[in-house]
Amino acid sequence: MARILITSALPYINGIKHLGNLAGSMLPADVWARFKRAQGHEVLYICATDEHGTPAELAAAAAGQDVRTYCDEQHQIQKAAGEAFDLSYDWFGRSSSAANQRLTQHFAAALEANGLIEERVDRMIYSIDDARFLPDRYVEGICPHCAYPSARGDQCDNCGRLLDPTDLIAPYSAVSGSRNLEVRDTRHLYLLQTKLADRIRDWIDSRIDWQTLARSIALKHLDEGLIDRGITRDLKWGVPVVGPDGGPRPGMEGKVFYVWFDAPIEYIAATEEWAEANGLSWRDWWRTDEGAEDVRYVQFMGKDNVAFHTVSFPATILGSGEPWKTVDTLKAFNWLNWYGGKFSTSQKRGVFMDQALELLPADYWRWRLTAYGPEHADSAFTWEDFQASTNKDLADVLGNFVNRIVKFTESRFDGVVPDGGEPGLVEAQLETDLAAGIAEATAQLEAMEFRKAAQAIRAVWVLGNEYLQVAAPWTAFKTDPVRAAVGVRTGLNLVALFARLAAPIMPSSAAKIAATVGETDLSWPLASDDLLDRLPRGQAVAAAEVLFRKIEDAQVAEWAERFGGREAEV
Ligand code: B3M
Ligand code: ZN
Repeated sequence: MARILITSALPYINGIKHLGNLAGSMLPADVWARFKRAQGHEVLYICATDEHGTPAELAAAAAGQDVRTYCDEQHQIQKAAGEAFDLSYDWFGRSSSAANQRLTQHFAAALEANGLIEERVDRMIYSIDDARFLPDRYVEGICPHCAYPSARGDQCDNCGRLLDPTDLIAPYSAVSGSRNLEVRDTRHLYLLQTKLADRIRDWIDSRIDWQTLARSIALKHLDEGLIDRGITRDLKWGVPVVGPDGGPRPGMEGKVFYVWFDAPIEYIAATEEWAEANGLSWRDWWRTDEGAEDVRYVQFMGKDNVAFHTVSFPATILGSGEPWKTVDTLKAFNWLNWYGGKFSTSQKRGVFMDQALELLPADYWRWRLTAYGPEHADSAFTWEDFQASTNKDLADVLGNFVNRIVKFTESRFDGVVPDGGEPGLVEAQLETDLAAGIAEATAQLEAMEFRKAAQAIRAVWVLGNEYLQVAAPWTAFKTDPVRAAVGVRTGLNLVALFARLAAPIMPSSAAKIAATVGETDLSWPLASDDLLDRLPRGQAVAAAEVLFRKIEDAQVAEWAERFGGREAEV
């Protein structure tokens, strides 16, 4: 039994996440966590809301709330959305926790003690009317590259270039609209990443278990050359900057750490929150001198977060000089697009987690986003594809199989797993094919190849359908009831197997399917298991109402109208 620590990128607090966020981090992390638990391993799956920074302050202001109240509410909303999607977090924490504040300040102190932090004076935009500095998104203006009129201080939404607030032409305050701005000196802490470049490169070289996408992004950043990074901001909401002794820091009063400095530290702090709530130790998950050397740590995230996890966060951890656990396996995802374009919160294009569940149960989405997700390339979500794959994979191949064989058992075999008869050549061949199929599904899941794993699982469901075509117990029943009993028993055992294979991706459907044949054990199957004579003979079975409903054309039309569809392509 291995100990496996899993984290998915922390969803930002400013509103409920869309399906693209889900598909690229929380969902695959959950599928993998469930797979590993089903194999009997000890899994700790940690996530949290990422609550600091300018987007949180601005979203709170737009909602007319103080930022703490806003975050309290939004955290509950995101927590509930995760539960509704069956995301099996062991802990869903908050980066605004006391534990994260303590740890963030601790890391800053450790870095400073190692000569890796320097105070520098920056020139930043100050709003006289608002009586505050305007970092990042607090200032807007004309993009110097494309002349877009409402570019933000950190990035232009039109041309995508990264900006510095002082680059903007005709800047104005995003808080008040005031143009009464000036550039003032302000003091900030810089993390001297230039001094850490070689150590980070050596560390990356030692990570044999990273996927290509993650490694190539990390190396690109190193090859471009690391720069020293400002890790503090003139904001009120965040982890306060303190002196190395924890007391006030002259010249840095009222400043906080940059959100990307404290957010990944929350992976550790959330584990601390979890441990405290459960009376357990967090240190044996994170400190290699206290038991964490035998932990395998796996991170899931979208590709835009990779640089922060392969360079910035490692700079914090390695620079501390302390024996912290670092990531062993990093799985990154591409973008999920909405038709040909992007999901857009502001333009109300695409589907968000809460809306999705108003349309269909979680498992329909979990299957689609895992089996056809943006894994090795960007992939598009369209209602038409969603309809086609749901109707085929879930309704026809899986649901229909289960209902057909269970209902037949009810009508012809007194609703119990039949006894009698011996498996023949067809069953022997099936058993061989199943063993190969299970081995393939297991290998793909081990490798975190989610699309291929789902296809392998689906291929096993197809084997079952093909078997029933050949065994045809409905015809054999009249001529050879013993043969029919073998076919039915085999079919019912296949139902149990299909449920076990489906469980990591579709946990609640899997439980429902298993219940139809009285199976409660949803552990991951081994190719060597007794797959076709596992259910006790005589055990009662009972068909479920509909397992998966087909998506009708009328629904597709209605949803396309409501959520935007093809027009996103232009
Ligand atoms: N909150 C992802 C985002 O909102 C960011 C991830 C933090 S992981 C430590 O884009
Ligand atoms: Zn621009």
